Amino acid sequence: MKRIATLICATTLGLMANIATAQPNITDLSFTDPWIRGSVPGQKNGAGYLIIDNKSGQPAAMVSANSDRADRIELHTIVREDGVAKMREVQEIPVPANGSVTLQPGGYHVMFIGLTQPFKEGESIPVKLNFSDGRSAEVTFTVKAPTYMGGGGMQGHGHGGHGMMKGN
Ligand SMILES: [Cu+2]
Repeated sequence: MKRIATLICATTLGLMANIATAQPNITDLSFTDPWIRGSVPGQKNGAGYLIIDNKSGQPAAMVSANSDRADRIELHTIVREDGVAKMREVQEIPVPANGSVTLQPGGYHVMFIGLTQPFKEGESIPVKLNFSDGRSAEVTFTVKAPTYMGGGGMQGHGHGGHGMMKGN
């Protein structure tokens, strides 16, 4: 009997170790300079940008996002076809282990489709970003002017800590 108990215990420990490996802490991810371009009159869609840093040794991937300010959100990139830049939906935006990904004009972005109301400069927009391992983070985006093009070169890329993180 004693031997069986030991076996079960070892199995349980093994399972726990697996779970710990599969679920890196949400605090391994940080979100810098989240912003959305302000809407011009009549605009139906909008785009959001930010830098996602991954301090863990395991790759991460953003797979979806939610906000009550749009009918739905898609993840987009921009590809060149015959010299024309076109938006293309992607299934995920990868964040390399011990690395970062920058969503910026001309590249990856969070696409708000069917705005429920226009984005006005200065507004704060909470957006839930969801990752492939089930984690999600609530990040507050700041609406910039319709002409704004980004943080200007990304030098210094300080960690402002705008994002509120929520484990899942
Ligand atoms: Cu787009």
